[in-house]
Amino acid sequence: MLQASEAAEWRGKLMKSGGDPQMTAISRDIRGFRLFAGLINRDAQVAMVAALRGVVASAPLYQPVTPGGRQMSVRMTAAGRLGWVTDRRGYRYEPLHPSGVAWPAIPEEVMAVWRSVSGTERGPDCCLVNFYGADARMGLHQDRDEGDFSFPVVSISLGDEALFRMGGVEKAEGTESVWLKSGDVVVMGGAARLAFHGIDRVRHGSSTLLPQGGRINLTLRVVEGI
Ligand SMILES: O=C(O)CCC(=O)C(=O)O
Repeated sequence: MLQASEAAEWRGKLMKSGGDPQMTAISRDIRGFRLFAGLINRDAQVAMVAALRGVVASAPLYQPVTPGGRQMSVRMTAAGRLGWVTDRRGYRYEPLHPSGVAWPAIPEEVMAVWRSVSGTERGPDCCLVNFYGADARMGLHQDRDEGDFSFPVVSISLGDEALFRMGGVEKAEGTESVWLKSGDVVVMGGAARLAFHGIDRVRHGSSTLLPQGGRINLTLRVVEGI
């Protein structure tokens, strides 16, 4: 577990305010989804992108297909002990990138966000990395390939703004949308852990974080129970 002084140091590095110990003060609840707007400051975003370049260098982005054979519009890779994959054989977690290499470790900059907002001492097994180009989107879905839903999924947005749609645990429930910006963090836990969510569109070029534009989303997941 992080010592209090260590945790405060990380919060200081991450947060716009320079380290507000009451992080709930800057978060808001939308249908059980907890949004920490602007949690990660620009310097920390730049450091995170640099670390992610290292991840992509050893586990390159690829364009996966769904079990039904449809090519996803996002490009994907992962870090951690396990990576989420999809292909004609189904949705699942695998210990190796499709090329056969082990997934790289989750960067410390990313782990610091998990420790700040997840509310658990258990570390994530997977950091799924999604890259959204101008036309990429992600349909409404639930994250339910993990073995234990008592841990939250923590989502980090970097780069271009994206319209994030949030629903309930039943698809028929209504939805609500919010534009996620670079540095925003969403925690999907409790009632929202199995809620439907997706990305309708990205405002290409709305952020200067990535020189060519685009959006990176990271989702940190506990795959197996303790
Ligand atoms: O890109 C996002 O903000 C959401 C990503 C997502 O829903 C997922 O990876 O399951």
